[in-house]
Amino acid sequence: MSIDANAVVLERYNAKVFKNRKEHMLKVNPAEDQIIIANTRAIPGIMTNRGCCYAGCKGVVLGPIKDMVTITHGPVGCGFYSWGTRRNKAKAEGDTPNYIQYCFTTDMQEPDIVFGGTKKLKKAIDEIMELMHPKTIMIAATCPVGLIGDDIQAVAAEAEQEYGIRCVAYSCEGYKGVSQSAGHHIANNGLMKRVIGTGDYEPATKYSINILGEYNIGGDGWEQERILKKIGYEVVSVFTGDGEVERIASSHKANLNLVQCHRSINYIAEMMKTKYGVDWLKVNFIGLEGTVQSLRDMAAYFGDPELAQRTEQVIAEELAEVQDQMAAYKARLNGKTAALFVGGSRSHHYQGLLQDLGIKTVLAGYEFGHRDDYEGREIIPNIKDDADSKNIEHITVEKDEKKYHAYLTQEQYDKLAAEIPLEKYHGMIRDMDEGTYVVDDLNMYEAEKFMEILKPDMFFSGIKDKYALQKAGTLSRQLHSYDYSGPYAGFKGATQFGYDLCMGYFTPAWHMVTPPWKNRATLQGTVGE
Ligand code: CFN
Ligand code: HCA
Repeated sequence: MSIDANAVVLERYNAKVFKNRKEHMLKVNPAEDQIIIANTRAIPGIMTNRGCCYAGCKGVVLGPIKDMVTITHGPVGCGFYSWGTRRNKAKAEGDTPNYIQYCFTTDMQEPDIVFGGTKKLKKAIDEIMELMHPKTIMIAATCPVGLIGDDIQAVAAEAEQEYGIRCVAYSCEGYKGVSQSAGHHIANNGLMKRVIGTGDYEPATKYSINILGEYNIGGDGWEQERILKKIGYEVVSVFTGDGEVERIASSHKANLNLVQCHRSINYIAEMMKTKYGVDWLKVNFIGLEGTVQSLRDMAAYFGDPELAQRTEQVIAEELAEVQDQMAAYKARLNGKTAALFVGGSRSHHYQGLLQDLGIKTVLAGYEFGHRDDYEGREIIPNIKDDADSKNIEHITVEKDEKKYHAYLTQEQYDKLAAEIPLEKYHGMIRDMDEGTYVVDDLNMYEAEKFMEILKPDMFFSGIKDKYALQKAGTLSRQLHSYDYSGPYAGFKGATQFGYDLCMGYFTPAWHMVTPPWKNRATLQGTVGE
């Protein structure tokens, strides 16, 4: 019988930690309807890779919008350490300014904590207006702001009055929720309430779309736009990579929302469907197969034969351009194995691109994915939820919660399937092979241990564990920042990814590194005592 790596990893935990972590791990068995616990608080003291609510709101969703200024209201570290570390690219175009290379923070000090920070925040807005005169200012709160109770909403309302701008405050204090995920939700709600629906840009064609959950890391969004424009789509707005407030404000005028990252922005997709009737389609522009399928799904949605024909023509052209390169990379990488541990959707999306190159995923997990990201669910487009849009998370979290339509009995499903096109949203587990491993909120100890047991040829994760993995002799690539390379999306991005993997895997350096467990006794003990 094959070894159960989860059991070996769990062995070192004390009873309490064992019980907790056991529920966050599974070995894939397609014969079972497997469940996994996710989106729960990390164990104090364990080296989790997760970030905070502020990171999810300001860093992930709001940060990439280029024509607005986002002020971090809090001590300087939060602003400074979230400055330029996520590789969301943006460029100024025409009259649209680009403020993302700047870091704006109130740099709260002890007297502000004691006597309140609103005066300093107001002063920061005055300075920004004098120096930059943006049309929109966003305020993102960090931990102490919530603790001392600064009324940032009142400051924002006052600034709107005084300067005639849009000013929105987000109470996204880092300690809220259990990870970045709470921050995504807060940012989504703010954009929905204060930005979407306020613009008057009119799309020029009926093939008008928004790309939701595309943050233009390493230029991914630009590659997607290139392909979509070539087919004849009009991209009204992108949420939020290289994004513009003015376009996001008019996004409700588009005819279809594409959802690239499902985790960070599903709330907006659902809310726009309810409020403006804009349908949404889950896409995946990572990997050749994913890209081709997504383009075909889009053409099918619009149902125009001419568009479908143009889609096929572009697919054929693009594939012809990359096939030789992809074949060359595949010949070198075929049969290799990979572990993936990224925040939300990427651990799933990148498995397709790896497969294009013949690489098999043996371990995958999310930092902050919810149960639906792992287990999947069935979504029926065009049927209104019985849940209030605020509670969308509940629909996706409670798998056995029968009162939401997202979980139907087979009979209900069959009945509806006969009338309405059903879209299946596959969670990651269903797309993985039998005997592979899924681990939620993987920690540093577990990463090292799995590496020792499963010996993947490459490990994809982030800056926090990259160098520990690399020092242990395994190629480690950052799937957040792409190690400053990219784009990796679409057709051209796939070849860049293949190139980077070949370069990384075949570097002679690996023969010179000996993992410590090969020739040294490592420190043993029980974790959690
Ligand atoms: S760009 Fe996205 S794709 S938005 Fe999200 S869930 Fe983070 S910042 Mo890092 S790379 Fe990562 Fe995803 Fe969506 Fe990025 S996997 S952790 S919050 N993420
Ligand atoms: C975040 C941003 C991050 C961090 C990346 C990493 C990103 O979660 O706050 O840990 O390497 O993609 O920049 O996910």
